[in-house]
Amino acid sequence: MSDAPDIYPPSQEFAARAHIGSMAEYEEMYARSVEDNEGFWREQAERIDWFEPFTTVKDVSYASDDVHIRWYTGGKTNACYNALDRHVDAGKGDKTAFIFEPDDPNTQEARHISYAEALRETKTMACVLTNHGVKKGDRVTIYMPMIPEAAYAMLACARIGAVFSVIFGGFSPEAIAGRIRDADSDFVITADQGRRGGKTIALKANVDAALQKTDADGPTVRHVLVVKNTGGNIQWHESRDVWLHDATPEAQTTEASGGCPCAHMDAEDPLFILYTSGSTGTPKGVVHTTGGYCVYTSMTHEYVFDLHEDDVFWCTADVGWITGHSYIVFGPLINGCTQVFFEGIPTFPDAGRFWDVVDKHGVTIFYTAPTAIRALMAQGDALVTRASRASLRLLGTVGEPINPEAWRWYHETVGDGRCPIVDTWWQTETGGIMLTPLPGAVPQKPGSATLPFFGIQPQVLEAASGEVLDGPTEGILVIADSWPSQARTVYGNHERFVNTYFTAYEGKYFTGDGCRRDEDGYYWITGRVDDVINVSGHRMGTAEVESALVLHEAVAEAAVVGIPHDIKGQSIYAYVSLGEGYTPNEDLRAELRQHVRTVIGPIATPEFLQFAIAGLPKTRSGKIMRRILRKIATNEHDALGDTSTLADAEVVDKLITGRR
Ligand code: 6R9
Repeated sequence: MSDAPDIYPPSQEFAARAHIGSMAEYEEMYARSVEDNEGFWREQAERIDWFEPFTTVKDVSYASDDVHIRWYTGGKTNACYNALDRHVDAGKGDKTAFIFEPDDPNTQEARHISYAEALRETKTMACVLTNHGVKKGDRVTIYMPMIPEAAYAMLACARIGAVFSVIFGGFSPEAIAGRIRDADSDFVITADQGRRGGKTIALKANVDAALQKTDADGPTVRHVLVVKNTGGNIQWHESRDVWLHDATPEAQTTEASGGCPCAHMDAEDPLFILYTSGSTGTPKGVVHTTGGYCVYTSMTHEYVFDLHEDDVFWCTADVGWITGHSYIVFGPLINGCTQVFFEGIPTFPDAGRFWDVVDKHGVTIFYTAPTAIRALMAQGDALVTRASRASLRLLGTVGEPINPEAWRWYHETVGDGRCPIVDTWWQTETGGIMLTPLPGAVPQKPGSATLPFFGIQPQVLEAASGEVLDGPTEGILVIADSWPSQARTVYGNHERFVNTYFTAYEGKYFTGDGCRRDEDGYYWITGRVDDVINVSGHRMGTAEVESALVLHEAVAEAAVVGIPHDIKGQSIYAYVSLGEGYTPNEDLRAELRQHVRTVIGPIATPEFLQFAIAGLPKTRSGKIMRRILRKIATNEHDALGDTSTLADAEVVDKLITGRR
């Protein structure tokens, strides 16, 4: 595609209807958002309903000895109220909130769920929670398949002021137990089983196994609320487990007598905790609060996706990730939009599923991950072109850099050259989209997340000195000032929050990403600069995988690196040295890979596992030299770089000969 353009301006047709329809309009509004930051965010706060007005717009310090981030202090609101009640109160109860598209289209029916029905179900669940003693501020763990009850569970918690912690349904019992302990959570919401790609997922059994672990130090979880989904066989613990359908009649009585109204939450009351991987230690429980999160997710959802009343939005993420929190549950519902809620996977019954569903439900805006695009691109165009896709008008991506080839395929083949693409860069910690083209205004370049959203002040720093670089350049991406949906802390460990994000470069939010800025001021994310691997858009800390490996009795030491992968973006390459008495063989290799799967979950499974017979390459001071391990893994032995600090050069030769 050598004659393919490098830049794709919005079509006149798209721009004419867009909320922000020209570069001049974007630039003017952006300038205002930075120059009068507080005034700008004061106005934007009006997009949600407040029970009581706030007194201060912004109270933020990034100084490493006093990091605090507060927005809209004094204001009282409720995220569930904004997502559901207010639409029903305004007479929009009949509008479809969710079009539930089930895993298997041949045996299950799609279902339209109105705002009124979503509110009813959410209220019921909220009353079940209060009837079982859940109170404002309590932490509720949610481990659910992609069924609407997952959203109701999050909204029910928000309604009564409980802090929810959603754990992706692909995580293992070990991972669930760790998160339950860390959040000190005594209530779990799950389903009997989930469905994905024609297979069943043993959710309740995983919760049971997790609770065996947490119970080992004395029981902590009082109740497990179970949604009947597949009707499959599960074990039942009489005193602990509660079926949602059994608890519903009592909850409806509670509700009829005025129970479970929306709690008046302070703007800065926590809304949820979401665990995410970092370069060191166990996953961090990132805390998001109420007011600013609602304002920012709904605003970005409206502008970035150029949302109109008649749109059918579809974000293919799972609610277990931040993308699902912000762009399935809160942003879209606060905006009162209709969206597809998808239980399945892109390749079942076949790799044309996405496009079939687009036609089936008339999807206008489609938001997915580069890894999915690459996987489907590899299956050929026929599966795309058998669907008309005529309803589509805007496409989006998130989760990792998109390679220009995949971008162009998405644009030409999926979007028939008609739909702008919003490549949105953001993070669990940012709560909402930070860098993105506004589709009616900003010309797109394949592979670039382009320009900052309103109120966002990115900077590129020289890595070593921290000097702010101007003009076209490359370095570390930081954000110079706060925005309303920024994470406020790490649950139970503010010091870790400060150390992770605010000490690398004093006075700036450190993103962990590297980036390039071109002559038009466009940002190009180059990937993580820390020890975080991005596998299919999912963040994995190398340290996490290493700790899982060394839990195995045969493993003495482990080092993990990310290597490029055509479809997944990156995959995991693990080096393992064995303890006394263990010999490397294929069975052990398979066992160790399976072991990581069991400890963390399938997404953490090493693609390659190499036995480091002579040990791992270390500096004289004992640090593992990952830089060298990365080069060996990618077969670049000629470019190992400076090896003078190696304690034992022979180790490297042995690794090169033993490469997988
Ligand atoms: C929303 C989400 C965050 C990390 C981030 C970066 C990578 C996300 C990207 C992107 C290039 C994009 N990332 N979007 N890289 N272009 N459009 O994915 O959150 O799971 O916390 O991951 O993902 O490296 O730092 P999260």
